[in-house]
Amino acid sequence: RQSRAQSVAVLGAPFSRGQKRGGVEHGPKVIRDAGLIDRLSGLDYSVHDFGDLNFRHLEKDEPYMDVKFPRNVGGANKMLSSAVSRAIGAGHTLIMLGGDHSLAIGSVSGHAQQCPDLCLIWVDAHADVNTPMTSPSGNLHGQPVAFMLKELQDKMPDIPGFSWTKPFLSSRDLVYIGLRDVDPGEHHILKNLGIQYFTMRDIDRLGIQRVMEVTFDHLLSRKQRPIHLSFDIDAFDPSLAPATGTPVNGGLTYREGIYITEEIHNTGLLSVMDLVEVNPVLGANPEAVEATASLAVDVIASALGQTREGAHVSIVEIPSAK
Ligand code: HAR
Ligand code: MN
Ligand code: MN
Ligand code: MN
Repeated sequence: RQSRAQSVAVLGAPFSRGQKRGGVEHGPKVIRDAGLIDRLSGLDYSVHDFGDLNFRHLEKDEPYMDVKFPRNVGGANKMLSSAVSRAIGAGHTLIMLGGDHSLAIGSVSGHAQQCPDLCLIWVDAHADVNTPMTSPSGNLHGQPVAFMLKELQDKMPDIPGFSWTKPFLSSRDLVYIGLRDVDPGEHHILKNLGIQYFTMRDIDRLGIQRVMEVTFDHLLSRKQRPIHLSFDIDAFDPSLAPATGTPVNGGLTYREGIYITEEIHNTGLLSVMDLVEVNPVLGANPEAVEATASLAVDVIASALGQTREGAHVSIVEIPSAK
């Protein structure tokens, strides 16, 4: 276990143009309202809340091929990318609160500017690796990984809004966990590029402990390097995380999700974590929204070292009774 980072920065990205449903731009607010900052301050970090980015809305943004809101998504991610790069350059561990998952384009690319050797763990029901040509929806939150992968460079058209970024990640530096809704084009890409992935079926077969062991063996056995964790709340079962745009039955249990983040914390290598796709407008009632937001706080706190076993950082000896 490496030494713990001294400071954690929290950055909100209230953005929803990577998909069609309104409400996911309120994710940062409901996750903060669920007590995120207090929970992180209770761990031994200095917490810097950077507030929310202020994205400019572009009125004129025609689809490109079938891709929706390309200039809005491209512009927001450009802004996010520089903010993430600055925070990492200043020495913080960063928590990025979405917003929809198209934001990973900016988050991971900004991280990679500072840490070119990073590896990426993508926890999600979906693979989010459609190209504009394979996407069944045209929604960019189903495509962020395709913008990152060097191996897909010649499959990606020049999309308006994205001239600032180019692919920076090798397919061997990526592991998926939790998949259970993969489109045909995505399945072809996963197989063709030999990407390491664990579906819910693999978790059923191997158990989450073995899945994490193989994940770290795949990513870290040659060298220790910074981890980017991109956590889509829809990886969890919809019974636990109902307030999200594209829920899929048969997801992670609470214990599997927390085990993933505990193990990532234990590497000492977590550098950036995205927590995305919490949509308070889609909860059936206030309880459903609170449950989803509070789960988001739990999984972030766990990634930053909150343990189920407890800890005694500030207790040196048991107080004497006499
Ligand atoms: N695969 C589908 C598409 O490309 C849906 C994926 C989007 N859903 C998400 N992303 N929440 O993880 O449109
Ligand atoms: Mn600081
Ligand atoms: Mn996703
Ligand atoms: Mn998803």
